[in-house]
Amino acid sequence: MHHSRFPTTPLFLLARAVWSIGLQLQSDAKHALVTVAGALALISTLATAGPAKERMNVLFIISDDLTSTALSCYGNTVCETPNIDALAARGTRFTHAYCQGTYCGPSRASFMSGYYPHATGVLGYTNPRPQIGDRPTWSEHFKNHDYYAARVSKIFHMGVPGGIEEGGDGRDHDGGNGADDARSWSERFNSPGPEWKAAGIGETLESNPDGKRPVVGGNTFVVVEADGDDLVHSDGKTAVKAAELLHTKRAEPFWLGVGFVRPHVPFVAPRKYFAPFKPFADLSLPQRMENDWDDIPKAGINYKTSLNMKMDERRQRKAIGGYYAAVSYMDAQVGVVLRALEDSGQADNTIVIFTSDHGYHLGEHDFWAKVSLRDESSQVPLIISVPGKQPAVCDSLVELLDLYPTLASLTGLPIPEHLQGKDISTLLDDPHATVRDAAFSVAPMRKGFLIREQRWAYIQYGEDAQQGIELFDVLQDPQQFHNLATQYPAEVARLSKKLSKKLAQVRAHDLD
Ligand SMILES: [Ca+2]
Repeated sequence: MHHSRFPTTPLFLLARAVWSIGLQLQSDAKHALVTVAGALALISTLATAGPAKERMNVLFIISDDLTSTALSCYGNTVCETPNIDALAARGTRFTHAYCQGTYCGPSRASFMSGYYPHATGVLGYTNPRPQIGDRPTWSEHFKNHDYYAARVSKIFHMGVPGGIEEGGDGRDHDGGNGADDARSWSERFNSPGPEWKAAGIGETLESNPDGKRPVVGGNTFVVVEADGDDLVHSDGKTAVKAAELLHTKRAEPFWLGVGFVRPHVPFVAPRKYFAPFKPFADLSLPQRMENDWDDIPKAGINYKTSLNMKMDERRQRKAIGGYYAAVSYMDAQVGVVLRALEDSGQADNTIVIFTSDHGYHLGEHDFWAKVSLRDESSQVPLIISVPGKQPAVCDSLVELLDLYPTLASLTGLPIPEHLQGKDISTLLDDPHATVRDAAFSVAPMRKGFLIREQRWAYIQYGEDAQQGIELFDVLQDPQQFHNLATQYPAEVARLSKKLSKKLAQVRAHDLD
């Protein structure tokens, strides 16, 4: 299947003419060039507060490794997140939003490029540019339509803590320990921080049963109760930079990506954020079931477990407390950004999105962290707040891949034909509408695929299910304790076929 980069329908051309003030589209439709005359026209348009200023801004706030189960607006009664809750109270909060890849690299490459991981083949930690060629990423599409498009810190994959402690560069895959894409941005800013090296009281919880392992970096469960204030750390600096941009970027519409790195490990936050969760011994562990793993395939046992991390219950409770402290700290930084948006006078003209790149296990089934395709890991918090729209809670299945076409729609930009997500903007007017009968997510590390319907979660390991199948009735068994794959062969057959069809659709793309 092949699509030209720019559709040529009359409606599209009209829309493009309206929105591309000052842009001249070459007849071969390869590049849009700003002409001198166009640039002057644009400046004149801005100076007279013309149409360009009436376009809504996009403020995209993304936390790293955040499970919705840790947020008070999603029902957590221990970890309070007043700033995210306040956004939820005035926006649409999605209860069934799913990521397309259950760890940073594939998830971020997917929602930024508009393609599923198995379309671009970006299943690891690279940016999708070599695969997408000249097709614009989400922020680049806005940049191409005269938006100022910037990121502060992590939007595409960036190594945490590696990329952050090294200066937060993240510009190249290996050298900067990131997978950024220069063309996606008008400007980009990094937020270095000490991460696990922060001064304070640190403990390595993972693979440290005798307590002799020092505090370490890498993808390791480490808790640091840090000295000093919010600005010592990456997310504090990110919030301040974002606030500065919100105050200074007024002339042109903006697409501003604000990437917080907490609660990704290490669980480091200023000491005050730990206070509500002490003593850690009083924190509850999730409900567990004897022999829980006996009815699932080996591939379904997550890559990090209480067992292989050698975490006893003291360490498990401290891991939860450290995670919550990191969430509380991140939430406070969300507050800094949202207050700056209010103070800048631009809140009435700015769409705000809050989400995460994937979820996280906090000990359910004795699983920890990401990668798993269970709800705790594949479902994400998602709040979209559009000025003038009624607050709502929406239970429809949606995907992070839907953000790019939805935000193009909400701001009146054309929706590039090649995008594999759906425009879900109707849900912001009618939260009871349905745009998908299933969400699709993958865990390439486990060759895992998830088809998530309202009743069934179908997880298959291997394209021919060589590594096994899980089927959960999430209405009867929301905690996903009982694998029903052998009891419901007809459902397994239907969902297996649905998965094959979905993968074929994902691969029927316009990429080379
Ligand atoms: Ca992540």
